[in-house]
Amino acid sequence: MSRHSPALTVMIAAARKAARGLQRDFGEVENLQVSLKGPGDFVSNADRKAEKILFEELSKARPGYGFLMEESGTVEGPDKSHRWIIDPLDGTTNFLHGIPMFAISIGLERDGQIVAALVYNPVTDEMFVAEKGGGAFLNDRRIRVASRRDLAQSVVCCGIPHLGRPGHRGFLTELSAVMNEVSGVRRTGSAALDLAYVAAGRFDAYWEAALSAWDIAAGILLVREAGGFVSDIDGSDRMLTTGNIIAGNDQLRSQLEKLLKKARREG
Ligand code: 2AM
Ligand code: CA
Repeated sequence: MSRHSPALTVMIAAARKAARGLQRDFGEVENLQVSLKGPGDFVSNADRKAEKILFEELSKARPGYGFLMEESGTVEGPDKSHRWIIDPLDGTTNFLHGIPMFAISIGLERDGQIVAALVYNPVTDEMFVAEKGGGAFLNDRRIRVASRRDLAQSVVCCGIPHLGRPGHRGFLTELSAVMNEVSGVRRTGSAALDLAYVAAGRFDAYWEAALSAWDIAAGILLVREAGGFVSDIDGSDRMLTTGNIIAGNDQLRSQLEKLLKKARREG
């Protein structure tokens, strides 16, 4: 058993409460698929309801902390050194399609550093948590990034720019470079779970561009506390601002960075 700090205990309780609604709503999605209106509105409602629960529970437990949330944006608190960074439903497209690959993501930032992280998939009941300096855990079992050092034996996850987003051509150049070097490429549609899976050693490495802070704030700490490395695609530490990210163990992260840089130069 891991021993959680009071902050993480609060995060777990809030996530479990919000997850109950998401689980109920996910069960309804299948019925709605065949209705005329479709599940679109229903899903954005599920998303907002989950965020409201997280906001209420975390505000109650830690009055004064600020918030950065996917749906409601920024809420300033009197305590300027603490902020929750929340995605109530990462993997919305999966949720909408009845694919059980989505998660609640909560990061706690203290003085600009993420100090506690939670990524929870309510369908599989997988709770990934980490605290700065305290290691990363999946359902109370310690997790570590994979130890493979060779890209040729690695399964690498990525994100694909969707309709209406820039970078389609650049992504294809990167994918083409990566798929020639690795054992397999995967794409799940939830950046938070991608990072959690890297932390758990399921994916050897991961890269994606144009994400938002709430997609990755918790996942970054999970990977680092699992012994992994995370950077921006240019190698810097500005992932939360640029939204570009590479993660993996030390070796694979840097090999992937080189590969992606070369693809960009030549593409
Ligand atoms: P979301 O499911 O919360 O929207 C998938 O590549 C990642 O991109 C997910 O973490 C997803 O988060 C994020 N993303 C942001 N905007 C998106 C959009 N309009 N459509 C699909 N994924 C989006
Ligand atoms: Ca998201």
